[in-house]
Amino acid sequence: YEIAYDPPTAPPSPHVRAARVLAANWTGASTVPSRKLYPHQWSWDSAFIAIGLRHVSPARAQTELETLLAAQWADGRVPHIVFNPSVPLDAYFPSPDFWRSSTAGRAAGAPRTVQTSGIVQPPVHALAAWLVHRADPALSRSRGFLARVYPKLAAWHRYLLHRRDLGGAGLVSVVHPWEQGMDNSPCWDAPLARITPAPARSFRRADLDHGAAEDRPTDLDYGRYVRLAADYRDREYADDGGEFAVEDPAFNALLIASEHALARIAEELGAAGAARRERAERLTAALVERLWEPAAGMFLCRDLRGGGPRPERSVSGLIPLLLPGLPRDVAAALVDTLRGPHFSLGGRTRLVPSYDLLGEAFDPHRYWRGPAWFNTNWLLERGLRAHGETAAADALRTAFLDLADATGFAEYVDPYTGEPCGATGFSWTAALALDLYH
Ligand code: 9WN
Repeated sequence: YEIAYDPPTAPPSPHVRAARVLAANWTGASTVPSRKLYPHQWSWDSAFIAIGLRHVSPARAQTELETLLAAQWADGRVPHIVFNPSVPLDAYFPSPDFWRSSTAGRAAGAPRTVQTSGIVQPPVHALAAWLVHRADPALSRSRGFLARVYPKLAAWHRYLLHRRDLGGAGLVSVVHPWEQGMDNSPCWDAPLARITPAPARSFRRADLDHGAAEDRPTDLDYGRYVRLAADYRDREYADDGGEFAVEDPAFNALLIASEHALARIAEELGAAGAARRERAERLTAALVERLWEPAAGMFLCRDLRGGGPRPERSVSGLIPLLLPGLPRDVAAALVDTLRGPHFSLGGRTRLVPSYDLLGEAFDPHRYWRGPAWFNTNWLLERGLRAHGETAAADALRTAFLDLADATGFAEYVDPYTGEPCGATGFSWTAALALDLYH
């Protein structure tokens, strides 16, 4: 006879739903940001993913970072994409045959065994490695995790500090909008306007197969992205001589946070961390000196080719709040700006937008021109907490968790309505939700 016993199952908790997103996007050695839109491994995504994954599987979180670092170039750069060879070439543009890392990247020491892009993304990795270690120090020690990643992370920072100090003031420059990670931010409009776009017929955008055109960058943006990337490739990925060079607050702040993490990693390994800590402090001073704009109450980008600071207010200019070593008055002004009319924390928005609510270019749906993103909100939540703004951090955390789960872990959301945009089941949204649940 049949046993008619079907135990009632509780609906999965938000924590379980987030963990399932990461399980579904795991490919065996790393996690894709999104199965359809981004079917390879991305650099800063993997760092955020590892930060969340450490709560579910510290071993997988370690592997995530190790897989990325295995694709590091001999000159120290960590590529922004590591391509999965089993994914068809036309699934994502630009594909490996565009970047040609194993030939065009030979002089810069691209790996032979794996295909990668030739640009970079924000250096969140040492911070991620330290947090992953802390989640299970015994496992980390038994696998020699930090001992293996430390020299690679040190070489990565060396590359940025030596090859990318294009302005000569100690700060790192990005040479492509994709490097900074906020692809079509209005901050790039002026520096990009000087770039002759590649003809639209010379490439095919795969992103429009999966994303709504009105939520994505325009064809004109893409023409310029393609031109800049092709020129960089044709220079064999040499860092001088490009037409686009920008010092960005978030990129540099993340490097500083990672340099502090590297100091702790060095000490954990029995080496000295003091020199790294001093360097992080020097970089913080350079960041304030070069990019702080008291009249705006926030940091601004500096366009090295077009002569100076850009006036656009991007969330990037608030992310240095992450740094505990920020001068007190600067941190206080950043918190005021977050609460003020341009970003409206705790006011009219549900999450902090990627761009100035009052800016002419603001668009609540178009990618990095207004929508709220979960990684930047996570960074701001950490920053508020680090500066003792506990109530604001708690409120932001609650809003983050509510929206992440309610939208099926969307890639980004309308900052006013919370309406999901872009992909759902997006890895860093799920990962950073997991981190905030803990
Ligand atoms: C180009 C993967 C990446 C993120 C970026 C985000 C988007 C790629 C794209 O997706 O960029 O690198 O094709 O639009 O802007 O921050 O790392 O999630």
